[in-house]
Order: sequence, then C-alpha cells, then structure tokens
Amino acid sequence: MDAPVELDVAIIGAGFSGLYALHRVRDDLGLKTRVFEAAQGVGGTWYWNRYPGARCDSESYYYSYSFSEELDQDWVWSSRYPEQAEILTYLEHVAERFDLAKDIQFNSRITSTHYDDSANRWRLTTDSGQQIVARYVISAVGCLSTRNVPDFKGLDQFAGDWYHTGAWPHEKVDFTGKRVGLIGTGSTGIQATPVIAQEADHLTVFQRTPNFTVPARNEPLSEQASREIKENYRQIRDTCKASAGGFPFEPIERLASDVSESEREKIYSDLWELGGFRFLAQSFADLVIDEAANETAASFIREKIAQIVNDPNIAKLLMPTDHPYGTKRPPIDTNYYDTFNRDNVDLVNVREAPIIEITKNGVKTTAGEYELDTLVFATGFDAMTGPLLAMDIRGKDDLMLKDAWEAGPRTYLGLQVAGFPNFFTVTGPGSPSVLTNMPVSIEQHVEWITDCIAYMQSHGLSRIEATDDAQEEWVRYVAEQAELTLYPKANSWYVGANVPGKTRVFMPFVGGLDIYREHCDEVAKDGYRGFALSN
Ligand code: N01
Repeated sequence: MDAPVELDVAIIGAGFSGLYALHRVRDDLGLKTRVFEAAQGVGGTWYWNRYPGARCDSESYYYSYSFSEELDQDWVWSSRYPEQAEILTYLEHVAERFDLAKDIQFNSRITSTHYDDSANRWRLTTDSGQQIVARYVISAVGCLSTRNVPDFKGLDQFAGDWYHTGAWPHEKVDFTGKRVGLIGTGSTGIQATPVIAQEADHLTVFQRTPNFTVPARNEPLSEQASREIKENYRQIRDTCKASAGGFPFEPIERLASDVSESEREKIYSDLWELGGFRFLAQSFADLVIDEAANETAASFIREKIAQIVNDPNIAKLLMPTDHPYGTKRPPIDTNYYDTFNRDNVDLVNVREAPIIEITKNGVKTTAGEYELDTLVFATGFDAMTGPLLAMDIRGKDDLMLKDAWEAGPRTYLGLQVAGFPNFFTVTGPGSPSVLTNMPVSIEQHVEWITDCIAYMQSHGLSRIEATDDAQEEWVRYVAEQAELTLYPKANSWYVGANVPGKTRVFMPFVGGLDIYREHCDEVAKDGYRGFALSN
C-alpha cells in the first residue's frame, strides 16, 4: 500500500467553501493543503444539482465571492438569477484564476476521518483506500449535499427511469412524449415543475405539503445594471457583510401592525412585483416572530394563488395552512402556480392519500395508481448533519460524531465540536449558514478558520478544541434564539423533519450573521475564548 499523503490541512469538498478555503490556507498561510472531492469537477451543489430549472434564488451580483475586487470587476453575470450552468462556470473560472485545481483531488470521497490522539493528527481514508494524515481538517461538505431518497417500497421494480434532482445526469434528460411524476414541492420541485411541464407529455406533481412561493422575476442583467453594480461593488459587499442575512438589502424596522391594511397590501403587492427574497426580507421586521404579522403575508400569498390558479380546488390544495410563511426556506419561482392551469399537469395530494409503493408502472397511493415513464425525486436532503455523519468522523477516545450528536448537532459557533480537536466545519450546524446568503457566511467562516490556524502557527500551538462548557452555552443560546421565532413551528429540514427518525432540533443560528460575526470576532480577540489551545 502507498505511504499516506502527509498534509498540513486536508479540506473536504470543492464547492464555494472548499475552493475559498484552499485559496486562503495555501496561498495566505503557505501550508501544504489538498482538497478531496467526490465529484469529477469543482462546484459542490452546483456540480450535482443540474435538474431542469435549477438556478440560484439569490441574485447573481451578491451570490458570489467578494474576496477579489478584480474578480468582481472582470466577471459578467448574464441575468438577475444565474442558472446552475453559469454558477458552475463561475466556480470553474475561480478555480482556474487562482490556480486551485492542481491541489484538488477529484473522484475521491472521504469515507473515514479519525483523530489519532497520541500523534495529534487526523487520519482520513478515501473510497479508493488512499490514506491521508493531516494536522487540520476543514470540512467544506456543504449543508445540502446528502440526498434524501425516501425509502419507498418497490422503487427497484420501476420500469422507467428515475432521478434525484441532487444527482442529475450530465446529459440532457429528454421528457418529450413522457408521462413524468415529480415528488416534492420544496424549492427544487417548484423550480423544476414549470420547466418539465413544458416538455413532458404529462406531469403529475405529488405534493405532501404545499409551500408558499413568490415570483423570482428573472430577467437579463443589462449592461447598464451590470456597470452600476460594478461601480458600487465595494459598498454592496460591505452592506452584505454588515447585514443580518448577508444580503445587500436595507434593513427594515417597520412592523406589519405599523401600517394600515391598505398600505400593507401595497407593500406586499410592490414586493410581489419586484420578486425574490425581498418579499420576506423587505416587507416587515416581525414576519418570522409574530404569528399575526406572519398571517398578513401568508394570506396575501394565498390570495395570489386563488387569483392565478383557475381551478378553485387545485388552488386550495396549493395553499399552505400548516406552517407560517418563511419558516420553511421560502422558494422563489418562475410560473409555478400558473403551471397548474396547463392541461398536461395534475396535482396529487399525497398527504391525504399517501404513496404506498412504487410499482413497475408508476406510483401507487392509497387512492390509486399513476402510470409513469419517468420519476423525479425532488425530495431534498438530509440537511446540515447528513454530509458530516456520512464521513465516519471519530474524535478523541474514538468518540463517534454520530454518538456525540445523538440528541442533535452540538457545536461551538458551528465551527468546531468538543472532542474533535483541529477539525473545523464551514457553515456547520449552530452557525447562520442556510438562513443567509451562503457565500457571505462561507467567506466569514473560512476567514475565521484561516486566521485561527495562522494564530496557532505564530504562537507555537498545535491543538485547538472547543471546550464542553463553551459548546453547551452556545447550543443553549442557539436554541433560545430559535424559540424567539416562529421557525420551530414548521416541519422543515431546518429541524430535520423531512428525514424519518432524525432528532428534531432547530439547527442553524437564527440570531443574524451580523451578531454572529461579532461573537466570532470577540472570541478570537479574547485569545479564542471557549477553545482549549495547546502544543
Ligand atoms: O428539498 P425540500 P429541496 N413523500 O426538503 C417532499 C436549497 N435550494 O431540494 O414538505 C412525499 O425543501 C417534502 O414534503 P414535506 C434550499 O435551501 C436552493 O426542494 O416534507 N413527499 C418537500 O415537499 C432548499 O430549501 C436553491 O411534507 C416527500 C420536498 O419533498 C433546499 O435546497 C434551489 C417525501 C422536499 O423539499 C432543499 O430544497 C433549490 C415523501 N416520503 C434548492 N419526502 C437555490 O436557489 C420528502 N418529500 C440556491
């Protein structure tokens, strides 16, 4: 067997996080670093999620790296919301521009990650049996990368083709002349439905829970808009960094009850026309904390559904009533509700009549069988913890991460787990991560981790580990913050409700990226308070 690869830093994953981590750790700190990536190319989420209609729900000019002014000035986005292929091209460009690929090992999935206490080293193994020894590990595996394919009886007997949106083929899937079934109406199903409906002979959408969605209003980015963005880029980036959500939106302080009903309607109508996340972020400050405020937005959207969808029964089926608006990640759509006016689209309520099995010919529910040629699973991910638990991570005294997290994920700042020294997580559970514009959170984490490793180097330290006390206090604080909001009321992937048997814990930190950033900066300034440092 080959001798283990010896590294200062092993990074796992070559998406937004891993690429930036490699750039900082290798190029700023000069450490021997390698990225291990399961895919054949860079991109992470944007490598795998090639399903029809896949595009970013955040706008291109701020859903991108901010660390290089030259990159900001050189790169030209084609539209308000970039398509998957364009984001992937952007990340490939970043990899080339910063000469990253030479230190990325593709087709290499990390299958075990064990800490050797006596040597103070991490020992990693890839799926081909390769051994790696590293002083530090940075997990950049993403929050939504472990696919959730429900354990339906009979899937193996389905005679047609089936796909999960998070592992979409590289070649085009042709739906022409096909009867397609799509399971799942989260952000992904909502993006894919209108596009598949245009091509397929017939589309059946299997809906368990209706979702609130707001129009994206995608459009090409004009030369003038692009020029104005570039002229103001520094300020836009600074606004994102200082904000609670990582977005360049002006903070809104008004409450839903501060204005009259007609003013409120006007605000919602204007934001509905403007499109995108602004509907939630720029309407009223209390939408996710006050049920009455929330209901004003929820009923506005239900009213829109009633106006758009011709069949009142279908409209009613599409109206969410089981969770407050915004407490599940709000989808953004292009013609989603309109699609249910098409003759070739049906909506099936699998809450009322659940799927009992996949048959040779299609999907069987308690109400009947639907014959299909192709089946699309838009059934989401084992979010946040799934990708970490898949790597057989074991810390001190062989402590398995899955045991340490039996009652839900426990971290200090979402950056480290007590008992797992020198192991960092980018946008881990307990950090703002998925509640924010991800690239801004990713940059903040990567910069904090890089600074931390630089501090260790310059102080002759070789081991950093979150203390139990600091972790307990942080876990409590994350939970308290969540309880101040309506988020825990929804059966969302934020609480793990989509994965049968997963412990119900609200995983991200809801207190805001601005507050969180301050915590992290103060911890570092206090000599990494809450971490035990040694050599
Ligand atoms: O997954 P989801 P997603 N039987 O978990 C249903 C990000 N994203 O891939 O609600 C029947 O949200 C499930 O039903 P229910 C974004 O953060 C970003 O859509 O659990 N149905 C639900 O309807 C997003 O939030 C972009 O009752 C079953 C659906 O499948 C995250 O990815 C674009 C079922 C899953 O929805 C995940 O979104 C797209 C079963 N057994 C996505 N199991 C960007 O723009 C599950 N479902 C960046």
